[in-house]
Amino acid sequence: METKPPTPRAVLVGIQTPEVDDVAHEASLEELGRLVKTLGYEVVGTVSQRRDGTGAGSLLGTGKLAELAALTGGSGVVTTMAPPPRSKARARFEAPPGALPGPATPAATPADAPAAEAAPKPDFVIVDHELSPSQIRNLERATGAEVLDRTGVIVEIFHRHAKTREAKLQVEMARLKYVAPRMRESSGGGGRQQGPGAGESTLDLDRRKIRDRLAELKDQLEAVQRDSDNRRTGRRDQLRVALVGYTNAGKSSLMRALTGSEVLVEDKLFATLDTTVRILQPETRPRVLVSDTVGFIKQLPHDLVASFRSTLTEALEASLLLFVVDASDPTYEAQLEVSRSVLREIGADVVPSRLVLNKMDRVDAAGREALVARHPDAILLSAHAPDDVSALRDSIIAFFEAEMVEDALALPYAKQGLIGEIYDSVRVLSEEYDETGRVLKVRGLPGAIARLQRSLAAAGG
Ligand SMILES: Nc1nc2c(ncn2[C@@H]2O[C@H](COP(=O)(O)OP(=O)(O)OP(=O)(O)O)[C@@H](O)[C@H]2O)c(=O)[nH]1
Ligand SMILES: [Mg+2]
Repeated sequence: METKPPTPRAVLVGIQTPEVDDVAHEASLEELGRLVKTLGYEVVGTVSQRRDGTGAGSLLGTGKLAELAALTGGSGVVTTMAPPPRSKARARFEAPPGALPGPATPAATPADAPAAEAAPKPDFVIVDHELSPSQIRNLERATGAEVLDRTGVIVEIFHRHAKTREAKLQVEMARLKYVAPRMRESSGGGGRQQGPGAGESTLDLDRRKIRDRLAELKDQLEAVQRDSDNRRTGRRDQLRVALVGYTNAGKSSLMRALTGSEVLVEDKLFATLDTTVRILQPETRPRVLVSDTVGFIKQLPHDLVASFRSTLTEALEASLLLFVVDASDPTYEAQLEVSRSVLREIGADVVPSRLVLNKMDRVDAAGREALVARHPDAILLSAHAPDDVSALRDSIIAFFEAEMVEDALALPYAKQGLIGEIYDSVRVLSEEYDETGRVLKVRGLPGAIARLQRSLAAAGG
């Protein structure tokens, strides 16, 4: 796949504000690099700038801007006269779904050509910070490259990876909302306040198109969501555990190990964009459902958080959240905090949770000791170690056992049809027969027992 079109080349720009220390700054840039690679671009350089604030129109100081422009082959000067290389946001909006936002003019040199003389100029400048539309425009003028910010990269990854209809609709909405204001600023030949002219009316037209499309998407999404709500209602009161956490923490790896399913595992950010639900193996009675969910990342665009809300309803309705963390990552604490705050934002912070420190095979003895001291209640494991996974399974089962209660259900002969549902939702401890029917002693979640009692009472009689 990488051999046909030349791999787009990107330069990363890090902005270090005073409250960010060097380790966090480095980690953030490294993460941005991984995001950019996930997008299929090659990172060919990095420019870092210390800055008090990022309000300035040009973002970078003159020296840094010149350094960056030398890499990209731009002028290094933000002239109001020079038009930006092209209306990127508009092209993005008009691009068919899944189209690669490649370079305006594909580099003529194949990727494997001798690098010395003819190394193609980078096509993208990717800034590790949220940029205003005018900051993007100014940087594009000075560098001659297409400029994307962190949000733009994340939105683009989601756009390409979304697979189910629901995820596609949600991502298209988020993407339009991201693109719309940027399109306003970069279309119409450059200036922001050029006065009412011919450009204005195409702009209005585009805005209306976007509004209409958003309304259309909203309707479609609601229909799809009604379906999945119905599906979920069918799973209510079941024993459900959801794997949540930062992207690349190992959620899908644990999902595979716990359920024997073939969900996608990749050393990529945002490998998983859709929730999957599978049965914990070996199967228990009642059985436990495990959900794998989309990962979180810092500075997650707001509209994407909103789109997670629906995907993560699975998590919200779980009885137990397993908070998966890559404990071998030096910035795991910050990742944990990001995950917590997203879950707070969608209202899932009330669900009971256990911290799972994963990838312990990469942590040395001293590191392990420090982690145990810091998180005494955490489960330490490696998703690749079968014994660890089976211990995790025991913890999950123990959690549900502690929530369960015992009760009796009277099943009249007239309602024997409910027996299948009973066996699916609770564990039957004993059965006795009398003249009216069966009396079952059962053990299960209070909600499940209450539901069964309601249907036994309702079925007439
Ligand atoms: N060494 C080691 N690597 C692991 C472990 N668990 C997962 N990995 C690796 O970490 C990478 C990411 O794993 P995934 O399971 O895809 O992570 P995820 O949390 O589902 O990631 P997203 O779907 O992108 O949010 C893969 O390369 C895994 O093989 C572990 O316990 N030890
Ligand atoms: Mg995954």
